[in-house]
Amino acid sequence: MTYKTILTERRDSVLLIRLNRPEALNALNSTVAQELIAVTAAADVDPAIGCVVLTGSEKAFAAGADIKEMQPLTFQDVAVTDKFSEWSLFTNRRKPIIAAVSGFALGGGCELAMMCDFILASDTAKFGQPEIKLGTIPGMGGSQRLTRFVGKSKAMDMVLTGRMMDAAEAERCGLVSRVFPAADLVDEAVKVAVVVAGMSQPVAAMAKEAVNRAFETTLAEGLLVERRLFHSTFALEDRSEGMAAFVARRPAEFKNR
Ligand code: CO8
Repeated sequence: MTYKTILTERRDSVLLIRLNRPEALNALNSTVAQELIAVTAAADVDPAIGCVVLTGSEKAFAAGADIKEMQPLTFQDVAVTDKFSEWSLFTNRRKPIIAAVSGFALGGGCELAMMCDFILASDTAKFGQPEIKLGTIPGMGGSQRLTRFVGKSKAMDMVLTGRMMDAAEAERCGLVSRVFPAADLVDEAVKVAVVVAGMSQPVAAMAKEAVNRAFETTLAEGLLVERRLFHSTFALEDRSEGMAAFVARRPAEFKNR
């Protein structure tokens, strides 16, 4: 399938998706949303893909929702269509998705990175929720996910001032998991994704589901969900193989079943 706003590339068992609207610093218009939703839906059902990496350019992961597309919209336009609700399709994907962020990740760009399962950043990355400067507020999860990532004080600081944080600050406060030199980011992200893709796919999906429940529910409920998912892994051949391989001191060969 050919896309207008993204480029895709297979590297081993990893699907690398690059946002590709250089003229708009990868601003997220409705075509980008449709294409990201479609390409990740296809990846979810492709057994040859074990993990997805989502990246942008060196200058911009994404500079936000497309302001030029949004500018003429009225309250009726955004409310009647429940604008941006379609992103829940992206966040419901079963396959792990890693964001590899270089340059600007602002507004919807920061929110898209946070919709992924974890964020790897380059030392040039800049994160921000500058919507307040446009007379609006985050609309794709920024006020909720950023607060869960970095806590109330820093999230409030970011959302109320619209300032950017650099990669070092983002790593310090837990928004990103690791930082790499900009020139190495994509290769390093793919290496991380290859590690993830080498795990049992159904087990990786359960691990993702378990961690994500921590953002949705109480500790007691989350612990119950985790335990039930843990029990479920005992129905898989891959769980038998993983433990048998450990005991036999050999690498595990997962069959994704
Ligand atoms: N949307 C559309 N076009 C953009 C965007 C954007 N978010 N960001 C940059 N561009 C375009 C510029 O207009 C410019 O195009 P042109 O040359 O045709 O004028 C081109 O990209 C290059 O940008 P700059 O010349 O501005 O590049 P600089 O290097 O000078 O500056 C910045 C880079 C600092 C990133 C600057 O472009 C900028 O501030 N961009 C906007 C960042 C922003 O405010 N993002 C938040 C957008 S709102 C949002 O994401 C969620 C809103 C939720 C609303 C909910 C409604 C229901």
